[in-house]
Amino acid sequence: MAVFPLCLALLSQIVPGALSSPSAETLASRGSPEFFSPPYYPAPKGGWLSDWASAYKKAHDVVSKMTLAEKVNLTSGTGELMGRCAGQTGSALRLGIPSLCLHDSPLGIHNTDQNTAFPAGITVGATFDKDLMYERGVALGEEARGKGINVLLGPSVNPMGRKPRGGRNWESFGADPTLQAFGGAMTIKGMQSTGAIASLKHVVGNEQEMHRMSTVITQGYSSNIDDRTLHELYLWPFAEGIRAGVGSVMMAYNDVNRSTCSQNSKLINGILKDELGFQGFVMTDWLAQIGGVSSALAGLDMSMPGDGPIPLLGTAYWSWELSRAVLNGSVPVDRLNDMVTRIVATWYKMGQDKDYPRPNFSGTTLEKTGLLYPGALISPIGIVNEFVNVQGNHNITARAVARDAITLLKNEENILPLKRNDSLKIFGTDAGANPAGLNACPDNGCNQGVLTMGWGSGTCRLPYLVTPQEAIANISSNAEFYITDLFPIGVSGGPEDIAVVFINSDSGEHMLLVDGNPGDRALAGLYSWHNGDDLVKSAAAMFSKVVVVVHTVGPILMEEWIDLEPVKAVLVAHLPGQEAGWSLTDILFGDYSPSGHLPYTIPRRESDYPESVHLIPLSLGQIQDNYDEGLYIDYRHFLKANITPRYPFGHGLSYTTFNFSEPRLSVVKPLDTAYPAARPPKGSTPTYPDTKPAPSEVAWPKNFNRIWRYLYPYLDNPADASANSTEKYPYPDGYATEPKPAPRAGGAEGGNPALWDVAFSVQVKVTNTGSRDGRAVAQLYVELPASLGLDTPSRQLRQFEKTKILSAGQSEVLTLDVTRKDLSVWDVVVQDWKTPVHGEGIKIWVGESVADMRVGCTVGEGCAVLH
Ligand SMILES: *[C@@H]1O[C@H](CO)[C@@H](O)[C@H](O)[C@H]1NC(C)=O
Ligand SMILES: *[C@@H]1O[C@H](CO)[C@@H](O)[C@H](O)[C@H]1NC(C)=O
Ligand SMILES: *[C@@H]1O[C@H](CO)[C@@H](O)[C@H](O)[C@H]1NC(C)=O
Ligand SMILES: *[C@@H]1O[C@H](CO)[C@@H](O)[C@H](O)[C@H]1NC(C)=O
Ligand SMILES: *[C@@H]1O[C@H](CO)[C@@H](O)[C@H](O)[C@H]1NC(C)=O
Ligand SMILES: *[C@@H]1O[C@H](CO)[C@@H](O)[C@H](O)[C@H]1NC(C)=O
Ligand SMILES: *[C@@H]1O[C@H](CO)[C@@H](O)[C@H](O)[C@H]1NC(C)=O
Ligand SMILES: *[C@@H]1O[C@H](CO)[C@@H](O)[C@H](O)[C@H]1NC(C)=O
Ligand SMILES: CC(=O)N[C@H]1CO[C@H](CO)[C@@H](O)[C@@H]1O
Repeated sequence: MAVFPLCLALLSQIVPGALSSPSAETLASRGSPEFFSPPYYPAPKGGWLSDWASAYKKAHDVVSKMTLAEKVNLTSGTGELMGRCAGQTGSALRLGIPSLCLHDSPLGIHNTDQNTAFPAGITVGATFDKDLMYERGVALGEEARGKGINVLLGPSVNPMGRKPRGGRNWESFGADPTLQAFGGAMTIKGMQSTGAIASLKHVVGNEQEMHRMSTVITQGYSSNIDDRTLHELYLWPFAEGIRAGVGSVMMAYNDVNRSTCSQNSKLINGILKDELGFQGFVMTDWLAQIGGVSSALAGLDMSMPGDGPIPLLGTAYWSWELSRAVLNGSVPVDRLNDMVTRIVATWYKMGQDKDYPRPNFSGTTLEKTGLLYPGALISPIGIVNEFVNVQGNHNITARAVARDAITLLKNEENILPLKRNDSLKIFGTDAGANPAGLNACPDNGCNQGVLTMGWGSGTCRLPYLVTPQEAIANISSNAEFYITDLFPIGVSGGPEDIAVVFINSDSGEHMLLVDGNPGDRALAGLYSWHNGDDLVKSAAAMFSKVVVVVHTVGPILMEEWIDLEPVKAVLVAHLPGQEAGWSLTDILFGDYSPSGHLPYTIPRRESDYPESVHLIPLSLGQIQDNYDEGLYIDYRHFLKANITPRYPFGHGLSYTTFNFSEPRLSVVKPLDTAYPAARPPKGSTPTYPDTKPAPSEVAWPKNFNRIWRYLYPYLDNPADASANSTEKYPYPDGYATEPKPAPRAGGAEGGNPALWDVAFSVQVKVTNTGSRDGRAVAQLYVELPASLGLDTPSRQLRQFEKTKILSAGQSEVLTLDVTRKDLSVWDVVVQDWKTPVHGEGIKIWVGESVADMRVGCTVGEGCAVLH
């Protein structure tokens, strides 16, 4: 979401250092014309799955009674700043359907108070803990519901972290589709168990913040993604989220294959609604809509926040224009019926017809009273905040997630855990508070004090913050604090002293410039901010024992200090949210062993990444961002290029050690065929009379108190719109009204249900062989055989499980299921998932990171313990 695209667009032109300046040749080679998004029409209707049948039945009953104005109301946002929430639809109160409140963010309720500031997505990914993912989802849903938010804008599973400098990677769960898939799906299940609708975002290719958006003066970049890469990497977590029953999906700002996501018929009609069987509604990102009829035909169901190309001018692509487009016949009535039925069915599916609270907070002010329509020229004033406290006991979940995400990269001489009486010298502003005050920077658009989250719409205000300084001071009897990033003169360490140095790296959404970084880490690169490297080096020059704590949005370069003799230990605490301090001291002082694992690779140098994942600067014409590296992002690339990273994906030490033993591979459902069993046929969808509504249905009601600039469904002269119905709308190439045959890869939410047949199950016994309590993560990677005839990454994470807390000597048997889809490649010719028959040649590895395999299994031969 972004508020003022024009300012943004201008900002992107003037930001210094924003350009990573690849050579002219590189740019030329990137302008490849073959990427094209094929037309896919008409929009498939929702309601053909039995899971959704009763919700669709209820929706059909009320939509049948709706006037054109009511239908248009529910699909169209009422305009930027035209209510309490980030966006709201119009209502159909006559039939009991309120204006729906849509609001950020994936880590907490944006811009309000008495909420919980949860750890960010990247932190959740690092836990590798499905139960915590779910638990946090429930807590988020409870807070959304408590504030009266119908649709909470998250979770985010795109960006995937393809570009390590990308600004919003931290909002999602890590640089791997399976980690994103579990993070997204568990969050959705948790959130929606409370009745809140999740909005899974962003479809797709939003891997860079700069130049993401098309505006009146700029064109957003095109992410050019081949079909196989789309399916095996970027679509993967969306398929799992749809399978988890997500109620809504948000389209990205950028283009894919030169067609803007918010009206890309292949993506919405073809992939989301047909292949992946999505039954909920598809919405835009904020101000991402670029056309009215075109987006409706391409399958878009809801516009947000509803404005036309420039917000706050009272223009719209939908609202009254959608009324007109239906009356003049350009948008078929049955498309509008499907749009509104999808929205109303989702509302019923989550039970929002039963006592769901109305919004009781304001996303724009913390005052009790304020403008009811801040975007209107003249707005009535009223109560906008009822100050509902929705925190419950969610701080327990927030602290558990932050703690179990903390990733121990290095721990020489077992310097960690610290003892309560160790003599500690603490350095770095990242250990302290923001001197300007808690929440001093709107949307967290500054990097002051401990970094609890990145910046942008994907944030929320901190209700309180326990800093590392406060938490350490509470526990340690012997700590001195130097809350500065410049190593203080005159401080030196005795042999018993331990320096704990806090550094960080920030990024965010392209709506604010922070220390010269326009969202992406364009200027800072992958180095720590505030001269963090110098601070560590200075400490290492003065102390013989140094512990480094890193709060970061993603990979940072550690080469300047990681091998210095005094640097004994490194903890990555990711983005912990409000429980930053307590979660850290839980680990630092050994009340818990660290059990987080890296949700991305930490490289030795940035040039170790493929050239094609660097940020792309402005160019003449549209920026073409070709996904030349294909499947080879993050660890998939490092393995293929045979580059040893500094720390591999999945790496994370503990204060104890684990033994993996007694591995067993069992066949659950044999892979008798290369392709899955035939899909189930589509069920029927609701039908409505095909008659065009009467123009009078969108005439202004009598004595209507109109708010200027507010977006309504009404027309001044509705009869005129209808009169022009003989003219022909210039339909896009490939436009059709006859439904296409159901794609063979589809059949249920997420795709053909046979894809989720468990093919194999791996059991492994994990024993705590050290002397302290701890939790282990078993990561299951798949290696597909060359016999498939396709170049495929040599290891792909497909499953993981985490033990409970094991005490010394204790064991737990973990079971890791592998589905048919986990063992398949996307066959671009057949347009289906293909696996080696009988699993011939498939290898399955279980390890503690992608570079530390402890167990290896070969289908048909069995498993061996590797070390
Ligand atoms: C993108 O382009 C490739 C190559 O033309 C094509 O195979 C693929 O289906 C396209 N995907 C989308 C979503 O347009
Ligand atoms: C459309 O929504 C607006 C805003 O919620 C409301 O004022 C209006 O009455 C609604 N129109 C109908 C026909 O329900
Ligand atoms: C119908 O109305 C829509 C919305 O104003 C407009 O975009 C479209 O061109 C119109 N169609 C015709 C055939 O005039
Ligand atoms: C959570 O907050 C409550 C007060 O709201 C406090 O009593 C409790 O100790 C906190 N729990 C944790 C784990 O911080
Ligand atoms: C910490 O306490 C232990 C005994 O509990 C003692 O042996 C050790 O010397 C103390 N360390 C320091 C730095 O005071
Ligand atoms: C503060 O320190 C005391 C003493 O070590 C400890 O009992 C308490 O749990 C700490 N507070 C929190 C919230 O961790
Ligand atoms: C660790 O596992 C191996 C392989 O199963 C086994 O031989 C060994 O005894 C185990 N060691 C411990 C300490 O459990
Ligand atoms: C519809 O027709 C009327 C005259 O019948 C004309 O004035 C008006 O401009 C037309 N509207 C559109 C959208 O084409
Ligand atoms: C205006 C309004 O509906 N306020 C509600 C906000 O939420 C609380 C708790 O759910 C309700 O009690 C209020 O009525």
